Amino acid sequence: MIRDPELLNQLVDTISRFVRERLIPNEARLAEDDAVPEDILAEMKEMGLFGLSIPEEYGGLGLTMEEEALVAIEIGKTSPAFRSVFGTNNGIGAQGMLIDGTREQKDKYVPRLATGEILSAFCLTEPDSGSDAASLRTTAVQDGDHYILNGTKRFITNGPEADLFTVMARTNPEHKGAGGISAFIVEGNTPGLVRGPADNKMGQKGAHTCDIIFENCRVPAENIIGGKEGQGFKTAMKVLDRGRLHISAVCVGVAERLVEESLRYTMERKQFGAALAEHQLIQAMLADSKTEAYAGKTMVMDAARRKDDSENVSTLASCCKLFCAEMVGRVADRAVQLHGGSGYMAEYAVERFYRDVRLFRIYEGTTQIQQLVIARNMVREAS
Ligand code: COS
Repeated sequence: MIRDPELLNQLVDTISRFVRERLIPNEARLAEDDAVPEDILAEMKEMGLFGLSIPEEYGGLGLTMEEEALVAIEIGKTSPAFRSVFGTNNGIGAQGMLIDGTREQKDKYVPRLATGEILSAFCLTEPDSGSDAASLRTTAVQDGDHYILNGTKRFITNGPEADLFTVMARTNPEHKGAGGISAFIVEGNTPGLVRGPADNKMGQKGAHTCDIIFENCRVPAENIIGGKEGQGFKTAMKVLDRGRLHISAVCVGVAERLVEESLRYTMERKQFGAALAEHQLIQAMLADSKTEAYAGKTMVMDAARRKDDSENVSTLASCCKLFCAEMVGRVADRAVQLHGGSGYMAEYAVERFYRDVRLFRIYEGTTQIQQLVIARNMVREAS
């Protein structure tokens, strides 16, 4: 749902200009330094990027899902690591609290997330629990008006710098599955919360992940999201439904950027006496990438509109994530092919994007998990 087309166009134009003039020229620096430059971080805060989808009553811009998708497509047109830093505050780092949290929890933390004063992260994955999220082993044992957390969380985006963590932990050891899990808000400076060294990743340099280890970490009982035990897994799944749509939109943005890069290069480079783009085998690849990016966009916008209409979009979010993450992988592969030898060289953006996009098929639920969710929901609805 687009509330005010004129206002939204202004926002999308501003972000588009920021991407073109500030982010794209700094992509190589981001990758080289493995850090978002401080001046760019400050500009992102100033523009309200940390609070894009946080409701206005908490100081955010309160974008609807359709509006957020359009913005995410624009942001997708540059290195995904730029988005990663503010993406968690809008998405997986804040949504648990926003969807299921108490008024007090939201009042206490969300306004500071919206401004970017504090940075958040989402702790679900563990060394022995990835796709099978309900098997997680981190424990939370009640001790008076606190819970004591023990366990290790893995690949936590923004882990090295986050001030606030949404942590899924097992409060009921008798219940081995989803029903034994609760979600907690844990402040980054709580004694017993230990950060592992930053992971050395294949791509997305500038977006940091690490282990978060809980060693007898005492968390106030009032920080259990929604004030109720046993709801944490469902909270995590609801957060991921939204997150998967957002990531799908980012994949569309990256695909559009790669189509643009491929078109520019193939129109400039000449072989056999004509621009590459004049050759039919090259045209086939350009056309396939354009078509797939358009298909992804259409899916994402449809699912986003349905979410705004209060439809349950769990299946559609997985359809979008499945298609868009795989699609951008194919588009990135063609982009390298279209650049020939140059596409394998680090000085061309497509080389970096080729590595960056590989993560989309894995995080926020692998392609195989999306297939499982879609098919299971189909069977459930039919029976
Ligand atoms: N919204 C609300 N509730 C949901 C839900 C959703 N999208 N999906 C599942 N639930 C509920 C179910 O209804 C069920 O509730 P009841 O026990 O009351 O019936 C409960 O959660 C457990 O669901 P389910 O039985 O489907 O859980 P499973 O353990 O079988 O597996 C999958 C669920 C595989 C889908 C889940 O573990 C998953 O998404 N794994 C991937 C994790 C992931 O994306 N990790 C990425 C890292 S986080 S960036």
